[in-house]
Amino acid sequence: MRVKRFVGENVAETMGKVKRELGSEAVILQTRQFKEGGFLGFFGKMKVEITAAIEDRPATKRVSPASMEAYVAAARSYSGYMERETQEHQAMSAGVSGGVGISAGNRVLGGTPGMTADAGDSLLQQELRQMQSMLLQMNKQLTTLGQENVVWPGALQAWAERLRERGIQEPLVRRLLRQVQQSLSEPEREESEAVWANIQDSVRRMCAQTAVIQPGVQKPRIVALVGPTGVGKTTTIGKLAAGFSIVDKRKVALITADTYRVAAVEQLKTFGEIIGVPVDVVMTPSGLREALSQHADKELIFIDTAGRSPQHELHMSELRAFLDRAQADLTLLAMSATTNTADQIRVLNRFAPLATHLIFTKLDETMSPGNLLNVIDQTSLPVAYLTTGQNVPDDIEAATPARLTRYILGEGSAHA
Ligand SMILES: Nc1nc2c(ncn2[C@@H]2O[C@H](COP(=O)(O)OP(=O)(O)OP(=O)(O)O)[C@@H](O)[C@H]2O)c(=O)[nH]1
Ligand SMILES: [Mg+2]
Repeated sequence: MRVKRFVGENVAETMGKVKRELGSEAVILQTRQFKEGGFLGFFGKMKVEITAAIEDRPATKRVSPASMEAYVAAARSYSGYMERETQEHQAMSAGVSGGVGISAGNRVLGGTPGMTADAGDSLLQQELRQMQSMLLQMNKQLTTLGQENVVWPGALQAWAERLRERGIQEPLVRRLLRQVQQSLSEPEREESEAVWANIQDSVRRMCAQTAVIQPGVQKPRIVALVGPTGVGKTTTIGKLAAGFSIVDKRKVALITADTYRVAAVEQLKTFGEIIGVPVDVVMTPSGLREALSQHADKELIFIDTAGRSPQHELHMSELRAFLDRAQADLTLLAMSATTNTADQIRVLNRFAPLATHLIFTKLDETMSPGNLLNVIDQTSLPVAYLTTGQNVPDDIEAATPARLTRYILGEGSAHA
């Protein structure tokens, strides 16, 4: 790793030096502002210092044909191993093999190498292993308790399957179908149109909380985007900024507090240049206040933040410090529709205290749009936007209850 210190008049100039010397993939390790010259701390000139680093080898490792071959060979032998193991398992459960341990080919897994399972295991070890497998079995049963799929009478069973296929979780499937049972008579429940309309109504009601950004009137409306890494925050800012500035002719400015990689700054700067809106780069929470005050004439200011793992407490507190100084009017939590529900709920729990609205991204990529409903059911935050592709500025839509319902349930016909 090559580490270097750069000094410049301001953030933009210093970042430029970093990029020229170390390239776009450089990582910013530390930034600070200091006064140079002057007398007794007065009349000095503010300077910016950035310490950046770059890996000696390329950040993204290209797969060479030779390593690709090795990979394929490894994958083949792995699948061979899986096959062998499955066969052994089948043989064992059919009572053909008398061993207790799990052996694959010449290898003995989970035991001492070179020792056959039944010869090496004492009675105590065998009992322990049996107890362990019983515990695992019990644990599995406990976790699925209450989540098993209910079998529904008549045509409702097909509807339940259809909702599950969309990725809607079992408790919600039950809620939706109980609603059908409560509102429709038994003969009506066999009519596809009636059931479909009832389910759509319920989902629309669950998705009633939506809201979009309104530009500020007297002063700029400050909108920050937060969320896990790679969900599409910067791209979404590009789409929103383009929509508001080019289509709605609003005065827009962009600020990025994501200075982790030079490439991240470049990404927003490129959007800014194409759209024709100013982009400020800030390194510290106090720098953010200063940048905001310079855009008092704007109607909208979007703040991009670095993607944060909800598990990383230090990063989360850094983000909180930025948001405290930003005093944003709206803080949009971007969540990818491709993330599974359990992880989405984790993200929601960590970020929701900082957020005022949700954005669902990558709707075009998910096969389980029911995830959206699972999340919406767990929060009172309104949904602001839905993004549906990589194209800036086109692939974004304002969230409405009808649109959300359409994505969640699909455009399909009433016939389950
Ligand atoms: N398919 C699809 N891709 C998207 C969408 N939005 C963003 N992307 C892509 O997702 C990738 C990451 O997007 P970014 O905007 O850089 O994500 P980010 O959240 O700013 O990432 P970090 O700043 O690294 O945390 C890029 O390749 C985008 O083109 C979307 O709605 N659909
Ligand atoms: Mg980003």
